[in-house]
Amino acid sequence: MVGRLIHLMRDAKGHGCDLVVFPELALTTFFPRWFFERQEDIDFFFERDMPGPETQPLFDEAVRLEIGFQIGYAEAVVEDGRERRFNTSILVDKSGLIVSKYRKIHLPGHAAHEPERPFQHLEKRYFEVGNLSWPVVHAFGGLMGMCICNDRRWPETYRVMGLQGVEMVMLGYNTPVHNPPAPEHDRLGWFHNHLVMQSGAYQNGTWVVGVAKAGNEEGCELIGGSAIIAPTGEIVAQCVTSGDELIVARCDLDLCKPYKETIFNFAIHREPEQYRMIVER
Ligand code: ING
Repeated sequence: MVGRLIHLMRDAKGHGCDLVVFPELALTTFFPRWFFERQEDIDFFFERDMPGPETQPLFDEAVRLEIGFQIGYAEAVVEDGRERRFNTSILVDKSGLIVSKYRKIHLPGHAAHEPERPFQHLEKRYFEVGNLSWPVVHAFGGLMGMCICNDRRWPETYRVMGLQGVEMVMLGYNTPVHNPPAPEHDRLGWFHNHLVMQSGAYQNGTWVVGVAKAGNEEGCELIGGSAIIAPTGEIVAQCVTSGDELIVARCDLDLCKPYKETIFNFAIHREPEQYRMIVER
């Protein structure tokens, strides 16, 4: 997997990129689709060190190429004196330094084994809800934020970063074509995928880079549709295959200004006193 990511990283550098965004759980299969009884079988998928022995070559290549990257992975850590497990993403700058970390907050699916499903979605069983909020950091010449997969469907995700002035939201996703609880939604998977990212971008005057782990993984078809979306809400680049495909765009972060300073000037136009129900319910 690391070899495939390095190949894509070299391709991106060849196109003059400063930053590459990789998918959610990019180092492993989307293992929440399976029910595991034994903790040691679950722990097989988690990284204890980042970089660790398997991922160090990715960090080394990024430094050699002078390119930054964002990557999603399953994080195991001892924190507050106990084992914690998160669905995590990190932002790594051109010097190979981890400059930001995010832990997925909106965990979809279910916690108990549901054998009648064609496949499981056990993120609530294998991960804790993230405890880092949605940080926005100065990096790559702008204000950079991250979220992960299901987070992109919730407007609160973008607004928490929007209130911090975010200029680019990077996210990876593993979205099955088929959603067992609501098969009637399947035909709309691609539409909903872009709908939520385009609205998040426009309503917060930010770029959004959404990157799919796409194609058939362990017999489960995952949607593609990776896209680079401008603060206008327009898709400026989009994948058209479900293979290892690179899309590239020149993302001028100053394109955020015309939205942040006018129609979505939060200081002038928002009415937070009227929104209490959003956090009190
Ligand atoms: N996956 C899916 C997502 O939010 C899902 C869950 C699947 C939602 C199908 C709706 C339809 O894109 C993850 N990993 O959050």
